[in-house]
Amino acid sequence: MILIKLGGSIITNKEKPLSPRKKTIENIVKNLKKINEPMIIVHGGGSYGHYWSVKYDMHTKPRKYSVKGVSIIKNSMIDLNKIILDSFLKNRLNPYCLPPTDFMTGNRPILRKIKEIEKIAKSGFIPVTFGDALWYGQNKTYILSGDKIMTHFSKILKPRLSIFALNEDGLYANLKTKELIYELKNEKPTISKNTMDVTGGMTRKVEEALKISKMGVNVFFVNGNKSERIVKAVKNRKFEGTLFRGKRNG
Ligand code: IP8
Repeated sequence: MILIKLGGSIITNKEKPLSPRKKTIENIVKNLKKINEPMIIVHGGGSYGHYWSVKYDMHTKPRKYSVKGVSIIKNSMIDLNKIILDSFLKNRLNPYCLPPTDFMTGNRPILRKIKEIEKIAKSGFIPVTFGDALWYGQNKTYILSGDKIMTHFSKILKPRLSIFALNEDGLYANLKTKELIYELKNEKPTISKNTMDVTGGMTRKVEEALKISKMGVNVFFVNGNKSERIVKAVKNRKFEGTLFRGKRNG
């Protein structure tokens, strides 16, 4: 079982509101077809969910946000999700759409539901879920990042590996020279701030990747524009990207 997160900046053009990168999505899906292993897909919000979240000032902290804003954000995530699902079907993959309301209560994952998702994946479907605006309780709502979903799923399902497909080759030791870090050893890298991402962009991704690797699961950051690298990571071929090697605490 493997988990794959398709980052919002790879499946959409973050510079332009509501603009899917259909060719890139298509290429990724074609490569996913080469993976003969149960997998679960999580995707981000990109210029859909994040665009509206910024507009309605909605964040990950549970609060009383604009009701209209929450509806619009949720609607936009359905639109983006539909584009991904359509691409899967067109390429003869069988997606099983799972909005996070299906396995979250407030901000807590529902163990029984998530274990069921593994069974769905093992029966030939590809469960597809996404970051979303969610009901928290007591009239509060919040944004659940797809990166957080990766951590919840990793903890409960202990996948063979968790992959984050990004719009970059991985983590860079030096942003100017784009010198790639092939394996991140314990240290926490410094990351430049990203203003359009309400869930924390690369900083959040690294935080979640470190948490997942501490559960003993290998985490890969790969460039989703070169989606054959996702397949290489899965098949243990020459790997290009950043590895967070899975190890237990200590
Ligand atoms: O892009 C956030 O998901 P992420 C989704 O995985 C929304 O952080 C609604 C902004």
